[in-house]
Amino acid sequence: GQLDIPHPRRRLPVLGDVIGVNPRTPVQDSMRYAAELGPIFERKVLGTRFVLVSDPDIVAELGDETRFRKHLAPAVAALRGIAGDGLFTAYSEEPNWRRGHELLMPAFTKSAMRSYHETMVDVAGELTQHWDRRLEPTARVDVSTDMTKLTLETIGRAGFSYSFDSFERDRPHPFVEAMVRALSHAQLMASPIGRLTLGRRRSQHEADVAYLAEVVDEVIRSRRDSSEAPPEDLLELMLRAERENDPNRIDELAIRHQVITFLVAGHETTSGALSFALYYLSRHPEVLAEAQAEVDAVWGTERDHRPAYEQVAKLRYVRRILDESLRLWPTAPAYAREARRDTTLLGRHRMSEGDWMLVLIPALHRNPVWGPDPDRFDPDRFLPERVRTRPAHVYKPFGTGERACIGRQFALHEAVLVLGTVLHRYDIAGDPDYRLRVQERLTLMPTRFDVTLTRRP
Ligand code: MNH
Repeated sequence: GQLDIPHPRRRLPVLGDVIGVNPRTPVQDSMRYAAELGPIFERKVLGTRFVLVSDPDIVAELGDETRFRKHLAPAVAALRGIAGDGLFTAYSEEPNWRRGHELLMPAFTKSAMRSYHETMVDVAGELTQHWDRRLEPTARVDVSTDMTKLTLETIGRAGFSYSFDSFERDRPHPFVEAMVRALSHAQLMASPIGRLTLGRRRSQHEADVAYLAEVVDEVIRSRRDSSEAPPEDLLELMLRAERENDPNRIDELAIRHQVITFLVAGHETTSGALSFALYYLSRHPEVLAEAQAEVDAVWGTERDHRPAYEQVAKLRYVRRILDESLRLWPTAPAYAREARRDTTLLGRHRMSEGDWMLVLIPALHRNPVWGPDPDRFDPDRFLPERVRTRPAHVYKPFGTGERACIGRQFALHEAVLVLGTVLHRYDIAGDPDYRLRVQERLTLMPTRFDVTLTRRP
């Protein structure tokens, strides 16, 4: 027989499941449904139906590449107007997906991370200078705004040898503002109710899309105009393939789609991950103290120490803090999988070719397999012996299979380095009255979250 897929109790005729939900918070609404309805449920609004899963056995099956592949969820498909067949928004059978993947993969191996390290340390240094200038002798900083400056600057320079001058600006770079609006727009486009609210915003959206394309053109133009020897970066990999007639070369438009893809995917989720980690550190003084002790032990107590490449992966506890933050708030919170052909899920649930489901990652990460208190922040869940003995397919912050995150090592090296740098230099304290507010714009981001910094002796 078929799986019995529950749905919200209060379902209205025609409209469907609209009571108590908001097109601006689809993930947090779905997390509440998952807590109530269990690890597989359905949401229906007007004619649109979503099936959301957070059961490790189902997630394991959906990860079987012979039977399933990436599906472009409506919110991801809504980004095609911006990112076209770039890696993130490409259909798996589109030729440019494999070409782009083959072309850019060498830039994301573990050993390639060594070449980004010095740039990452430079940018982390600009963050601490920016903060040091504000100390008198404490400083209050808006965490997500500054983490976004840092991660945009890092991908700009490491990926494209292009600086957004993020730390020389009072306001975020207009690229960030246009991107956030464009991502929010895509999220609303994916919801039948959200779409109703978009009418007035059309012209703003068109202006944002045009502006994002302009930034990409400027990044590419500044390279083509440069008389210097080309730096080894993502853009050079694509331009060289073009020059040398590489079988995986992609055309001008496809290069632009990759540039916008990496500028967005390469900073927004890492910024959120760093922001959530700093939120939890500000709430857990004992975790903060242990992390600071680790950084001091590995990097020494000279506060201006410039960490070597090898000194980043040695911050095992800092890494666990990040892993645990990404468990509770995986900043790319869902991925979709579709059946390549008719198949049966869990041996009894028929799916036709093209049928798809969304993996709701925050709910998977809070599934009962995580123990009696899955909402509690505890980095020790990621101690090696506990990782070894826990069930498989319960932790998927970077997705699955051949369409999993290409930037995983990049994000982890950057985030551990930056957390280490911040904890090494400052004590951080959150406002005890702050209650976590998570903004959704396809990705997740804490908002209006400040910390107070003090230099450590
Ligand atoms: Mn990333 C795909 C999460 C950092 C570039 N990323 C994905 C997917 C998830 C994800 C989940 C799979 C989505 C899907 O199946 O539809 N990514 C993250 C998280 C972080 C992150 C949680 C940081 C933390 N990602 C980065 C960074 C880069 C990057 C940094 C680039 C430098 N990610 C990508 C690209 C894809 C992707 C490109 C699409 C890969 C493909 O489909 O071939």
